[in-house]
Amino acid sequence: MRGFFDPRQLAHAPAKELHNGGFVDYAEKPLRAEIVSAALGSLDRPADHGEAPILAVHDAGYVDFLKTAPERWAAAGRPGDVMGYIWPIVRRRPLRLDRIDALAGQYSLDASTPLTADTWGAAYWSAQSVLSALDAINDGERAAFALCRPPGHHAGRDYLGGYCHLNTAAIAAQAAIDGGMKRVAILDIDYHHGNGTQDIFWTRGDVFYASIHADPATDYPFYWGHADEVGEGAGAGTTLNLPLPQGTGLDTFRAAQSKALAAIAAFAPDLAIVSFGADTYVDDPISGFAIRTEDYTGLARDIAGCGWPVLIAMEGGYAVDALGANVASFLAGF
Ligand code: Q9C
Ligand code: ZN
Repeated sequence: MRGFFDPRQLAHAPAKELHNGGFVDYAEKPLRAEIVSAALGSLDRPADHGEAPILAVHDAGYVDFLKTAPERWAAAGRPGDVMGYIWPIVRRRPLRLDRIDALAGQYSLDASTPLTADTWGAAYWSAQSVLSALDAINDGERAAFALCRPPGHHAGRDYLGGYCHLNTAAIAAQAAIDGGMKRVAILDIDYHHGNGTQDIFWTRGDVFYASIHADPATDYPFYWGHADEVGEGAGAGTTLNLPLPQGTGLDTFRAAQSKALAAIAAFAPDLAIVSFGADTYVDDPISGFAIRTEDYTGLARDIAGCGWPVLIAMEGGYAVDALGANVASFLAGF
């Protein structure tokens, strides 16, 4: 299987994130990608597809914020990484504010996703990696892997969050459709619900979003991923949420995945994009499922058996010691 990764994706390295009322080391470290890259061996550098496929999904003002916020932050005399601390949750009036703190709130979902001067470049090449994986599928590969880091599924059209800036799965899905595919399915099997992906395709009938994740009653992102969220308008019925309790192991997860695969089969996609997070792993430091390294191969086989071309985009997974083996086990199923 062909895989894609660019070393420029490593440069994004925020120092700390806000966690349980204090600052802790940022969990989404560059080491994650180094470990996966080393475990897989031959990953190719992506081609540069430019900004157009990014702007086909993301708001231009938001993209400008990602590019310019770090220099504006530094110009304001701030020593650390860019982090919002006020969020315009009531949106009383459509104000157009220019103060960096106001923009950080406008374009952020949370305070666990700081920006550095290297974030835009890393996110840009993460998006190029997923676009090159799509090229490989268009060239006839049945499966292709993008080592997306930073990850993508918490990022919405105009907001960052959950360690994500550009929604790589969404960028690939939109590019596939703009390239002539009629229907694309996204199967999200990261531990966390992919709120950004769901939001982006909420009213779309041509993109099916199915997610298996920790119950948002107990886990981030809390306000998305409940079973009654099914899409609206032309997208009514093209969102499927299968929340599972903390402690979920292989059998329960596999049964939920079978449900998702059956729903996707009924949708008859031209392409399946898998948002793959290895944070379902039993020893993940920030998550609560109980999937074991060897389990990932069977889960991937179930997906491969459906017969669609499959683009695998990396999302989370924070047990760095096991991350290489977990990703290799999953890809072995294809
Ligand atoms: N540290 C992905 O797996 N947790 N993102 C915030 C405070 C955010 C995980 C709690 C978890 C996001 C791609
Ligand atoms: Zn996750």
